[in-house]
Amino acid sequence: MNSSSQPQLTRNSDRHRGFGTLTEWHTSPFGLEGKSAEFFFRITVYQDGIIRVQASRFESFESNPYSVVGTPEQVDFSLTEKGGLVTLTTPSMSITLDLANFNLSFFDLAGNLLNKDDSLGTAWIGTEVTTYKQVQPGERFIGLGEKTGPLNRLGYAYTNWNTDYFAYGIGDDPLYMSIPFYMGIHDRGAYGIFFDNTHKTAFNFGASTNRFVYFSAEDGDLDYYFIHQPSVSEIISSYTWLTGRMQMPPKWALGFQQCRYSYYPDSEVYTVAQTFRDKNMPADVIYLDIHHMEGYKVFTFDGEKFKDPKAMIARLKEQGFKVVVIMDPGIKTQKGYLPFEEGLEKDLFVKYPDGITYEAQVWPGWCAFPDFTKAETRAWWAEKMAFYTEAGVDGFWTDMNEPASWGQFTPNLIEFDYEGEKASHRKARNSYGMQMARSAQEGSTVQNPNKRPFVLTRSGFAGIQRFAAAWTGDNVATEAHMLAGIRLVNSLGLSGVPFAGYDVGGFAGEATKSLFARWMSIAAFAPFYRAHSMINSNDSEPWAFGEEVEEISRNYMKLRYRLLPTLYSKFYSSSLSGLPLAESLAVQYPNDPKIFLSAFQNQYLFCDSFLVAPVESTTAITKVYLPAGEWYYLYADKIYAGDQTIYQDCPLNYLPVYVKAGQVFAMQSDVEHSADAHDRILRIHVYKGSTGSEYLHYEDAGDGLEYLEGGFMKRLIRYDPRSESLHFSASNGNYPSDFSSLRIYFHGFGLNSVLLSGNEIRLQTEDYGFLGKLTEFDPLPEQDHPYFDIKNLYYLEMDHSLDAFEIKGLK
Ligand code: NBV
Repeated sequence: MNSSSQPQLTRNSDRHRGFGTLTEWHTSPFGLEGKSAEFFFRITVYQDGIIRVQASRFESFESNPYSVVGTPEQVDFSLTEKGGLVTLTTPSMSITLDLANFNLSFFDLAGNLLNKDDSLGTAWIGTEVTTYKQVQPGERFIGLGEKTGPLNRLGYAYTNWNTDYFAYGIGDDPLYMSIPFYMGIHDRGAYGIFFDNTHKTAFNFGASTNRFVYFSAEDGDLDYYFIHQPSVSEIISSYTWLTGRMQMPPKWALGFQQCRYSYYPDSEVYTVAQTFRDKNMPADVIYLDIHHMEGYKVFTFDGEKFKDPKAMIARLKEQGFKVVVIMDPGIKTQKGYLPFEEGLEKDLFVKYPDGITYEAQVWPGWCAFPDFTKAETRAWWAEKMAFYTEAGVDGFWTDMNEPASWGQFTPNLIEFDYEGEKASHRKARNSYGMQMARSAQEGSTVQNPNKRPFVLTRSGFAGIQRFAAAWTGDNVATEAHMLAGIRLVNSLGLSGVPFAGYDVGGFAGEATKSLFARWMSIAAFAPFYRAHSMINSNDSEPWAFGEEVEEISRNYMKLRYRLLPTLYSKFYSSSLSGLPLAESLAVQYPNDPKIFLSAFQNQYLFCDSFLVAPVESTTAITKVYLPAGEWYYLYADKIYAGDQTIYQDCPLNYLPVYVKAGQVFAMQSDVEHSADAHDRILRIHVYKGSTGSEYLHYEDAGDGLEYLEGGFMKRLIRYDPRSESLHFSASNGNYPSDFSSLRIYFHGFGLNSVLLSGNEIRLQTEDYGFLGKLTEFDPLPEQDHPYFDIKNLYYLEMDHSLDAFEIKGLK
């Protein structure tokens, strides 16, 4: 360390200290580095399109050991110096460094300015480091993970500090999970910034100032990755190349999941499971919340409430249910309680700096906290999880892992191992939840090496998508919360976490009948589909709100299950690309100002094909903005030109959903759960459009790891309007398809025959309903529910050939 360049700490050091003039700089194999009188910097060309910028008060730079998994690649770049500016040019962008003040500007290859530091640049106030940036004309900001507020974050500020926040308000911040990654979008292009610092950070997009936007951290280095790609989706892909991608989940995790704080005893669990089957409502998962434990002690079952958990789970499995259990980190500090004794003996708990075990109160009373930032602790926890897997548990739910404790104010001095580096709570808090989720995933794999893990987490940090699905914590049963949850999930999708959802029906409070019905309908189009509610609240299962809500819920649950072939395929694609499954319109229409308007900002594309326009349950007619292109009203095939606002009736039994023209998706017949037998007919739906699309169809065993070694079946299905054809590539992989025939539905074409291998084939026709007709419960005529079906929808039925083939004549 160069001690002469240490900052002079005087009383005045609590003032802004700019980086200052560079006194030294030189090129390195990866970029350039140098220093000013007080500070050090390093610029690394990390990958094509990704530049890492580091600045520190110290000569050696700090790195977060947890978030970035993409290793630097050798990228050719050139450097020139002219007039006090150093320009670094890479194959996809260039940056200039002002030697007078360490100000950076980022340009695309055509020389368009993408992003530029404010003249205040990078600076410190004490240990707090900040980078100030200019706002480009017309610039909007999106992302930042689990953050409330509007899609466009301009004018708002946020803090990253993982927080247990029961019944949060729809504008409140911070919540449970921190992802310091955002994107800036303006007329000249888009970029992403990932600020990889786990301390409490602030992102200010112009709240209380009109001069700049900034991001700052209480301590640690300035360490950010600047990502530039030609499109928002490629920026997200680069960000997830850096921080990793979701692993392919087991198929059952895509089904409907029923939770409750808490179902007990075992007879209640049976009743709930049986009711799904009796009522013909498809479902895959039942949760055991904290009352499954004895005195809330993790790795125990309450022997009174659950006399034989193994037998219970086996019986549920026979009905096609998986069981997910909650795991809270707090370990009761009780003599004789093995996990506590072992943790102490093996030195696995978080401690005060003097070595005394840190204790705080949670459900079990006074608890010690496993130090998940230590590999030994993660491995030990993973081993302990045998307690659950031996009983047949299939999935794990990590709650309270911010970590939460009564008082909600953890003292900062407590110490974490941090992979041997040692760190205080200030640096470790935001990483804790993610390391617990990591340990849970590891445990699932250690215990069941041949099964895919399913972990659901409340807390996390950038990269959490590698370990777990996320849900948005303790939401409230209000219309506004329902819509806010959609924005949270869409924002998580923009920030690398595709597998996300919210508590359907609202965790806290009581949902009205209509709210529950609407929430069930919208969430059928959420990546993670789970209903949950708080202790001491009314029954909240989909049959608990009367016949009408039950039928509407059933309709959308069934639609979800019929869409499983598409969902599963898109999960697979997302595991490779990192792209969202519920995709804010800002991804594909970033320069359309209308999509950011408060009336339309909740709209999103689900699985590429479905434009979902969420609306309160109390609204009977709503405005929907259809972006450029053409759109089909899902239920009736009515075609609308895009780039316009339409008025849409939205009775409770029909959520506004549109299919993008030119899209292709796949469906199956009704099933009771994801592994239930269907009729083996794969239904492909093609929508006429002026631009076509490619749908990657994917199948495998639904669980297990054979898919990593060829145990899959995949093929591209390409609709090309120019050649009026639908092309099926030869299928790939050695999983025999689950389907023996194909039924191809042609929407919007107006044809009654097609050409298959040169032969003209007459199509068949049926009246097709995406949803079932509701029973008329009330004899009064004005109570009528509308019913839509698509009259005379043409389709072709054929064997499921796995060879390449083409259907022509799609006029
Ligand atoms: O374990 C109980 C709940 C759980 O149901 C909920 O989903 C979590 O977000 N948990 C929080 C603890 C306390 C809630 C008041």
